[in-house]
Amino acid sequence: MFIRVKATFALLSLLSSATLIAATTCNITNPCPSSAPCCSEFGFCGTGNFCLGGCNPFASRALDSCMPEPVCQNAEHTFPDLSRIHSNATYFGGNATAWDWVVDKGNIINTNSSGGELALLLTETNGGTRISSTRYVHYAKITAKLKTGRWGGVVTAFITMSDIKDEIDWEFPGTATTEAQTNFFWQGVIPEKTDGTTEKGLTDTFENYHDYTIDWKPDSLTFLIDDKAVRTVQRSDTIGSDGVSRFPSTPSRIQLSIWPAGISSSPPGTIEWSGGMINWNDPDYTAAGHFQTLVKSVAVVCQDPSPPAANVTSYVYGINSSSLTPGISFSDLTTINGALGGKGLNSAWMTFTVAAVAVSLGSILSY
Ligand SMILES: *[C@@H]1O[C@H](CO)[C@@H](O)[C@H](O)[C@H]1NC(C)=O
Ligand SMILES: *[C@@H]1O[C@H](CO)[C@@H](O)[C@H](O)[C@H]1NC(C)=O
Ligand SMILES: *[C@@H]1O[C@H](CO)[C@@H](O)[C@H](O)[C@H]1NC(C)=O
Ligand SMILES: *[C@@H]1O[C@H](CO)[C@@H](O)[C@H](O)[C@H]1NC(C)=O
Ligand SMILES: *[C@@H]1O[C@H](CO)[C@@H](O)[C@H](O)[C@H]1NC(C)=O
Ligand SMILES: CC(=O)N[C@H]1CO[C@H](CO)[C@@H](O)[C@@H]1O
Repeated sequence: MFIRVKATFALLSLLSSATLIAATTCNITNPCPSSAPCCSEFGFCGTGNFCLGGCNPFASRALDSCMPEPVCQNAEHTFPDLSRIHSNATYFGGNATAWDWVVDKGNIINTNSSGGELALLLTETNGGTRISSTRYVHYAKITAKLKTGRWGGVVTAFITMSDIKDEIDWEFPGTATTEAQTNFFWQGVIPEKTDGTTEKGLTDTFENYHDYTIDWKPDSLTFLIDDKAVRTVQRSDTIGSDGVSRFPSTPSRIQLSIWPAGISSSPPGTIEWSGGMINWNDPDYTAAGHFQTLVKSVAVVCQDPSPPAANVTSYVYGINSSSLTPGISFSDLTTINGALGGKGLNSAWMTFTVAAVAVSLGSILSY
């Protein structure tokens, strides 16, 4: 269910705003041609922005077709204003020094109470909001201080997501404002021995800020609430019956979102999980004109397996013939599209056909 839930937001709703013209779809068995070498998060081949955040090395022309991924930096992100957030990922270009976050979809505002809070908005027409960090983390301790939604059908999420779909989640569905759910994925699948968990007994997550932490190390993953560990998974816990360890292992972006799960286009299981259909006549909604989730801060402490030298700017994928998990290396290659030594061409990215989107939606819905 969780895979379907995630794919539904990431793909269906982000695609629904796309401009539609030409398309080659891509996946791991059907990688991109050299004329359009980068396979975007959404499964379409292209250049320019297609080669940035979310570009899937396994489904692109070659492992090095995607742009190198901006390397982790320790940070305490706060939101006194929106100056560090690029308002549209399409036009970001890859300069992680200029921007800490990009808006992938939707709308944000700065509420500016008590020094500034970032509000991610959900409206009946915007399909939800997602922001992504411009930098990747390859193991890190990440703490988000946030207030969730409290409405049936509305989901708040704080996750890490790699370009080959290693994923670690905190999720807050619907009206369950004393609970928080954890989950993780290895290359898009939940490891066979490790189901998600629901942590209970929190003070109201809509009314109160809590610190939700993902402490991701090379050999363990710990989820914490207000500095108290509530779940720990060892890498060794994820070894399946085939002897392969399925533990998130690839550089990941931090993503924060609010999204509509309780809408008629969602699968029944997703609607049920999220607390039913959204009531767009909810008094909170009619008063504010939107639903929102509030983010006060995001702290990042990098935990790379070995610390980067001063000349390191990025992570790159490499072959690791001894395992199903690719080798990840530091590099000094630029992450900026069109910069000297960069590979991208900075062309517009949303060039899909209606037919291709329809095909893609069909396959997602039957996932
Ligand atoms: C990959 O794409 C091809 C061509 O669109 C399609 O036939 C195939 O089913 C896809 N494979 C997966 C695993 O989605
Ligand atoms: C990236 O952004 C920084 C900060 O705005 C700026 O100083 C630098 O020139 C930019 N790099 C490129 C290649 O545009
Ligand atoms: C970014 O720009 C594209 C193309 O103009 C537009 O379709 C998309 O909705 C914009 N995204 C956001 C988050 O505003
Ligand atoms: C390749 O994978 C093996 C097994 O997971 C690991 O021990 C090794 O460090 C990896 N090598 C590289 C270069 O990443
Ligand atoms: C970075 O500098 C070190 C020396 O400090 C050098 O050995 C290494 O090759 C450089 N790395 C890259 C990616 O250029
Ligand atoms: C966007 C905005 O108005 N930001 C202001 C929020 O409040 C702080 C001080 O409390 C100002 O410094 C910001 O400019």
